[in-house]
Amino acid sequence: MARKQATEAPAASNGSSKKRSIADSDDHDAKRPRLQESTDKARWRLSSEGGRHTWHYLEDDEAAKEWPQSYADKYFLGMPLELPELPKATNPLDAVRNGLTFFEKLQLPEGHWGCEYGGPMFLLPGVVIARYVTKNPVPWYYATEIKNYLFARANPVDGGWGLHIEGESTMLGTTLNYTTLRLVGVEADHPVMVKARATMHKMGGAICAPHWAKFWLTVLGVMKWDIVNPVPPELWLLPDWVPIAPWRWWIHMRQVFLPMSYLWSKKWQAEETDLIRELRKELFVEDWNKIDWAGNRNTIHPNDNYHPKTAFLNTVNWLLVNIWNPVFRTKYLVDKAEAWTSELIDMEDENTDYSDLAPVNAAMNTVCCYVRDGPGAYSVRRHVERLDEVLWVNAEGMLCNGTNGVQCWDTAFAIQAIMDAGLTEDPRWRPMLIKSLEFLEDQQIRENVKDQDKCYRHPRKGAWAFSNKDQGYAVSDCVSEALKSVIILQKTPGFPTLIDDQRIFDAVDTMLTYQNPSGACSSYETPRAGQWMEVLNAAEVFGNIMVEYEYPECTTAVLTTLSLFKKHWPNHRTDEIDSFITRAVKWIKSDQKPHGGWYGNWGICFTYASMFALESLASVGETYETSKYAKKGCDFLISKQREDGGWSESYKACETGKYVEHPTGSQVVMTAWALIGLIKAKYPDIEPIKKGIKLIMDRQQPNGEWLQEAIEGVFNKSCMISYPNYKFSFPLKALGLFATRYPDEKVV
Ligand code: LAN
Repeated sequence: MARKQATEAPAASNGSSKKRSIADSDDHDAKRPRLQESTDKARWRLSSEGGRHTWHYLEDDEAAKEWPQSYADKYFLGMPLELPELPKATNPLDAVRNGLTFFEKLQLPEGHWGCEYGGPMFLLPGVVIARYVTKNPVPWYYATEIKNYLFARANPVDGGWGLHIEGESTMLGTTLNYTTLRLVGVEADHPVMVKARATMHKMGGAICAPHWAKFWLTVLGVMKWDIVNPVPPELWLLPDWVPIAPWRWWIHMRQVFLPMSYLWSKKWQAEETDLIRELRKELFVEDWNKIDWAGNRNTIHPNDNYHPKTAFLNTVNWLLVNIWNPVFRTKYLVDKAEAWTSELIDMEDENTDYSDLAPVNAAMNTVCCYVRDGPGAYSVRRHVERLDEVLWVNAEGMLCNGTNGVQCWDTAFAIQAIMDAGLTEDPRWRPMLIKSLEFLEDQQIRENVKDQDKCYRHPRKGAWAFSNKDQGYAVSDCVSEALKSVIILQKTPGFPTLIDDQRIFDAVDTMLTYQNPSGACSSYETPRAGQWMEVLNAAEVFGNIMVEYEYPECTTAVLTTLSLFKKHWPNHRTDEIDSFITRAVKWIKSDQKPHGGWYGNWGICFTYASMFALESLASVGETYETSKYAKKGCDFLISKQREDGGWSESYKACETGKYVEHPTGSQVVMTAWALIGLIKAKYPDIEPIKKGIKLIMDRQQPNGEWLQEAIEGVFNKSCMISYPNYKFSFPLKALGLFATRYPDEKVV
């Protein structure tokens, strides 16, 4: 299904799936997309080339006929699949088989699984604003579906938008998504806009928006730079030994700070258009010409103020604005700082072929390249092209994914679910598994990045990224889960060895770089500074963003994969692996909360992390009967089981640090997480486990699927993100573990 990319020269649009030509007109308001009620869902196709996902709208009938819609396309678009009913599962293993029969249909031809990866409501605005200010208007079919998605996701009561799809309205969500709708062509007098505007005004207007919204609206020319708290690129000139030097920050923070600081330093703003002038009237309560920009730098609505700025940061900002900028910020310093940030931006772009770490910095880097290299530059064209890879179409419309996909991560879990059900040797699933293995083989990262130390990157040779190797950022648990799956398959009779020992050792060597002195693992790097750095957290809307933290999820993934590796290769770095495992288990124990659960950082919340922690303990033989930690963890989970046998935790738990029930009741994914923890820990009473398994089986649809329920994932404590494939991989895993552990047990 490969579709040619218009990289070298902008291809002329032939009305089919090919990329549109890149507009470069001064009059870009006139080129605002023609909005339609809706697109024809039957014309959308997802293409995947080397794990790069792009959605194509086939306006041409011939092209549509030549490239038929797949099951996966239809499923993602919410179209009927018309699949036959499967024989009703009467035991957990049959339920696994039915689930796999359905899930197999969603496997993409390259062997991996895709899905929408939405939730955060601040990503799409970045992409749309970046395209607008660089004069690359979105085509009408994107515009139409962006409008439909945002309309569908407006808060049903007040018409605003939140930080994420389940959250209450915030100024970040409302100002940015309102602006996005205007940029894609929705008129200000549309009832949805009137309602959103009323809420925005009631909340104080755009001057109450947090830093990131103020930044984007200023780049767009709707605000003035004086309202944006300082983002000085000079920080990048600090010597590496300085404790607050940006290379020590969590990678997402520093990669966002980087282009932000470049644009802040340039005080760059988009060319003024009629639409921008209109937005200046619409977004504010006050008369735009009379706004005290500098006086409102710190004005923020309470709904956005999850992490209020510290008194220390407010003082630093005051000093920067009133003393540093006017007195010490010389031209020499500015030029030097801009040159170095520009070079770091280039390194990030080159290392990822312009995909960049995530959509936030991808959109910002696009604008930086436009400012620096000019409209027709390759850097801008390639960025705009790659930005398409974060856009996704679902039943509601078009959204922006949190990353350029979930390819490697979800593929690893799919394989493990089949393994846990004892079905890897069943020829029925071999074609699906072989394709998955081939995909993981193709996606292994073979080299460290060029000039790794200069751009402060962590080693990545032998690793896997969360999404694909183009993005190419190794994450401790993504390497581990992928490697675990590769080992499982390659050690199963009948499977080829696509990844030789040396490449497996490369992965292990990289994994071993991830342990912190405490014994725990973090995400992309080992921590380069302490939690005290949060005093500089300027984003307001997120918690724990400034540095790497220690995660039971990541620690478990590395630890359990090393244990598996050791069984097959007992002589490779044996002492280091043994010591890694001992120290990791010790840390897992130390991270247990007094109630017995573990706090989850990437999934909601105690249920997610407790599953991992119990798995860690079980991997070294510590189970309910033998370990007080495992017992306490199980007792915690059991205490949260609901009457119907399920578990149901709300995202509020991530925000508050306390277990909170989800108002919609038991969730299939969470029930599976709890059951996996209990089964791994050999919880002695089978009755509660059976009750949970029955709930999962009862929720399975006649065609083998499970339906989407509440949101599953989280980052930075406050922002939720969807993992739609979890409703397949984890119920399958729970059912499979149950079936292999209790083969004779009847559930229904
Ligand atoms: C992700 C997605 C995957 C996730 C797991 C692998 C599940 C986790 O175990 C480790 C951390 C990681 C890789 C992760 C980190 C933060 C990400 C990239 C995200 C949650 C997806 C989106 C998010 C990113 C930070 C969004 C952009 C927002 C900013 C604050 C810059």
